[in-house]
Amino acid sequence: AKPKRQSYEQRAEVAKNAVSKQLLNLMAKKKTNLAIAADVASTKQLLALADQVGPHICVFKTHVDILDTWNAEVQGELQSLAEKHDFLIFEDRKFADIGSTVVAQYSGGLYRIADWAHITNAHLVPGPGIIQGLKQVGLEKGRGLLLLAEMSSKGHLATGSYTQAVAAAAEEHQDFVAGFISQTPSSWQPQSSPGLIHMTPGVQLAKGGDNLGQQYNTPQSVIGGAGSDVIIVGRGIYGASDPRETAQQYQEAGWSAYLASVSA
Ligand code: 5BU
Repeated sequence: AKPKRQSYEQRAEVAKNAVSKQLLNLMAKKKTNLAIAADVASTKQLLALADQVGPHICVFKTHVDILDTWNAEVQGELQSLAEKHDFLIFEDRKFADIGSTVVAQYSGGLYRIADWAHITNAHLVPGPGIIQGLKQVGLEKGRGLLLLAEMSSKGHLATGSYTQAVAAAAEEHQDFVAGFISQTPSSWQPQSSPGLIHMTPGVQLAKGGDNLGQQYNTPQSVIGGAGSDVIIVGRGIYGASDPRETAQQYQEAGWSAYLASVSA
């Protein structure tokens, strides 16, 4: 039998990043480890989706550069929905430049991501300077960073010693690093610091993929088998005929897999 895992509440107690602590507590209270990938093109759809699925999610993941409209009013509306439904906002920006450039990209530009996204993420390809740059902007605002340890797409290059280096960098910067984007954390980081959260994209109710390299695993295999904490679901939910009801199904699937893993 697999070893029993610590509960989200137990892990919140030892989490060193403010967002990681907040998220672990929120997941336990709301009984959800579901994040939605809200990859819709119109801002109107985005806000409607956030209101519909809000009660079922812990994280609302955006790609702000997909949207047809973005301004201070839209930002405020999304923030109000996050408060209303008690979820965190994750801008999936995948920063990948030198420290000095990511400082400007994270804090400024048209999107001012650090002003509204509780969580963002980065590749470690440039080395640790990217963490230091993002931290310079985000730490004082109480933000958290996820490092991309592995990807969901066929043929991705984030494997082996690269993934190990990401794990080590996260351990070293736990004041700002909230966790990882991973696929099979139990295979490369069975002893990771319990305050670090693993989020996994490429999730649908049935295994499969799309015609551009995306690969899907099920909530059960991601949370139970691979040892992740949060399932990230996009087309499986916003592409369904009833996104609210479908979000509830994913919430139940993710939550029962979690319960089984902590009582195993
Ligand atoms: P899907 O519709 O469930 O396939 O959407 C997956 C989302 O997760 C989408 O927003 C991607 O940009 C995001 N993603 C991913 O699919 N795989 C990865 O490794 C990373 C992000 Br990192």
